Amino acid sequence: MNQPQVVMIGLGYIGLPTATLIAKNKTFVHGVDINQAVVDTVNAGKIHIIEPELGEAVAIAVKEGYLKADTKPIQANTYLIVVPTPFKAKNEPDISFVEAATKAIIPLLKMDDLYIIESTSPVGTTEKMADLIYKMRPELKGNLNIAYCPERVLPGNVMYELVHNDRVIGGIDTKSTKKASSFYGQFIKGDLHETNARTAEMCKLVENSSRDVQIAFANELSLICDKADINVWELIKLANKHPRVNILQPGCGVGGHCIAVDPYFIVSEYPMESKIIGKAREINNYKSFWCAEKIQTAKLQFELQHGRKPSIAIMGLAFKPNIDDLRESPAKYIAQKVLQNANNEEYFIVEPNLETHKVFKLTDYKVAVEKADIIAFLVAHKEFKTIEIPKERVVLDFCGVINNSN
Ligand code: SAJ
Repeated sequence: MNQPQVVMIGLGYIGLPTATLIAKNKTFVHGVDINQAVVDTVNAGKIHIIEPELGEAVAIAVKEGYLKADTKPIQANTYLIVVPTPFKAKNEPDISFVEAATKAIIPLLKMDDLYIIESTSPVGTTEKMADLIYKMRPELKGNLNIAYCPERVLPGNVMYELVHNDRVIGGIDTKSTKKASSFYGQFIKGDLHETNARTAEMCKLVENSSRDVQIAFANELSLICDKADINVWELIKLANKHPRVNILQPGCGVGGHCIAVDPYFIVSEYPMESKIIGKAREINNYKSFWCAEKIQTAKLQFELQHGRKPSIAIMGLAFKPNIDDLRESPAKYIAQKVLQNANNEEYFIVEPNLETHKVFKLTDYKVAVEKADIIAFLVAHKEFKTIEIPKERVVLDFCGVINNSN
């Protein structure tokens, strides 16, 4: 059997593509996941997530023998920790998966090995893990290379961005930084920026918080414009003609497992200082609540005007356009809220990127638009952009499908 050079702990949305990329470079990767079904799927050369080009890459890596999955780690030279860091009650980050993964490899570590965390982590996590490792293996103190290197890929474009994006690499000391940097240099074409572990950890949190704050600004404008009777998309387009202004797009809130989560890693540790970051989270969450309220008001107005209950189309459930991922999706939250307030109206729930859903009964988007009295666009899926809306429909366009001429 070929000796693995890399152990990848966590074969999810980032771990599996990264393991595949390393394997493509003819480096033996031993992928580890606690989920036996994931291990079996990968060993069969298949994938358990949807990501363009990943399926083919995994099939080749497994067939050529460079990628193998298991539920337990084995000895290697480099260990990558790419496990989830969810958050607990009160929006506090939970690093227990990183800790468990680290504990699993501590007995395997030897002199000069490289240990890298890629999981989004609160500032200080890498140093904490270094302390844990050296507490259990004091004889290795100073002789391991321990670093943090966040991933920055956009779901849907992972295979390209993994190779071409710049990376920020921070070790607990210079030797670790250099060693981690030369590891990534083998398969990454983007620039590698070296720093320390704490800065690299904060960098990841700041990137996503920055986007959250900017989207909150756009969402705040959408609330103001709704009251001021101004088309917010036209307004943003015009303001962006200024050479130094670049406002993002409003929507029905911010979702996904990154931008809607990572800012809390800063807020929970620095609550007094992170005023804008915390407020942005509130604004983006409020935007979803506001959309649900708008649908409720439109329903009541329709009933008053027409003397009958309206039928309602909820257009889109995914957390962003043209994907099937519903994690932390504001559109899903709005659909749930609207259905909780249902009072014998007919509802058509639409998500063109899903065949079925275990909770929602899905309707084809063309049928929904044809039949509904009120059409609420929550996600700007490409299918919706060319749709003909029959006359006399009440249209609530929360994501600029109709009102954005871009
Ligand atoms: N959104 C808006 N308006 C916009 C842009 C996005 O409302 O103008 C919404 C989307 O609809 C979605 C949410 O924001 O609900 C997040 O979508 P996204 O496309 O901005 O980002 P993600 O969550 O798919 O991926 C982000 C990326 N981070 C940044 O762009 C700073 C990605 O590069 C990170 O690797 C990823 O988070 C991650 O894993 O952290």
